[in-house]
Amino acid sequence: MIKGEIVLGCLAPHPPHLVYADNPDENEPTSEGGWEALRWGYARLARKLKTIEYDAIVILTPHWQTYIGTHFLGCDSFKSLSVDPIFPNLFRYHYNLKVDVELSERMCEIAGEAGIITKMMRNPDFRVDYGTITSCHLLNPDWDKPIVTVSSNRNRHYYSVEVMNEQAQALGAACRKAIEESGKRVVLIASHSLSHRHFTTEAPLPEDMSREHIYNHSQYVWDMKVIDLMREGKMQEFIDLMPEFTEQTMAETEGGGLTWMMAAMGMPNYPAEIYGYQSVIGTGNVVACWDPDEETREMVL
Ligand code: 2X7
Ligand code: FE2
Repeated sequence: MIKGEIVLGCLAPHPPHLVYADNPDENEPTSEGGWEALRWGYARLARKLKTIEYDAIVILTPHWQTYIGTHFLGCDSFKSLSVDPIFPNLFRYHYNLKVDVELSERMCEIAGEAGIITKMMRNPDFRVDYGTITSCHLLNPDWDKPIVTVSSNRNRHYYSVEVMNEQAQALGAACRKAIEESGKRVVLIASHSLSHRHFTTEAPLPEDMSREHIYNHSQYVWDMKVIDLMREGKMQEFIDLMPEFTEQTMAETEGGGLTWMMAAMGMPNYPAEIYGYQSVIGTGNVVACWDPDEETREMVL
């Protein structure tokens, strides 16, 4: 049997603002646009994805939070209306997605064998979180590939960022093993922002770009520091800095997405492709990807 592989890893932030700004048919609210640096970057990465052959997307999102173990989507499909709890004015998205249950079950089993507490989500009425929907919509608006969502265990809150970082690496190694055994070609997504202090009030017109800026300068400096590490292919150094970065900027890396993805990809030491950086309601967001194939890896920005 052919060994499966991870064909791309994407860091894909999920502010619902980006879907709102795009005006897709699936989302009820409509807008006059906004956050183009991120949306145009996403559109370029989505075009690259179309040129890659793959069987499934596996995404880890910090908005499916589980307190006992790590959970995996476990029904063939999920269909519902996803309403963002904080921004119902921006995001009321009708989704209908397919799941690669076979791959999901294998990741769940192998993670379990490695000593990680796991569970399959078998409730067909479960409402898929907006992190999954936003990142998947922006990377693959055709929704023509099955997905697997992996939950974010809250060990950062029970314990520390250090514990999260260790656990997410163990989970990444288990997911990689399952992918290799499956024979499938898989795209990974870490769905989250970088720095994550945000304003607590919204502009009267949310897409008024004259009001958008990073929350403070130190958040910006940290974001640039870690983006430089991505460009330089120093992901081990970034993962080692994760506790400091995450605590000082309240970063959404706390959910484990990037650590998990980097561990699954063997801690890349080659440059990431950078597609765009912009703030959304004060948070710092980068669209980036790691392409293991030297032939197709590009210098984007
Ligand atoms: O979940 C989010 C986010 N990560 C960043 C910005 C705004 C809203 O929601
Ligand atoms: Fe978020």
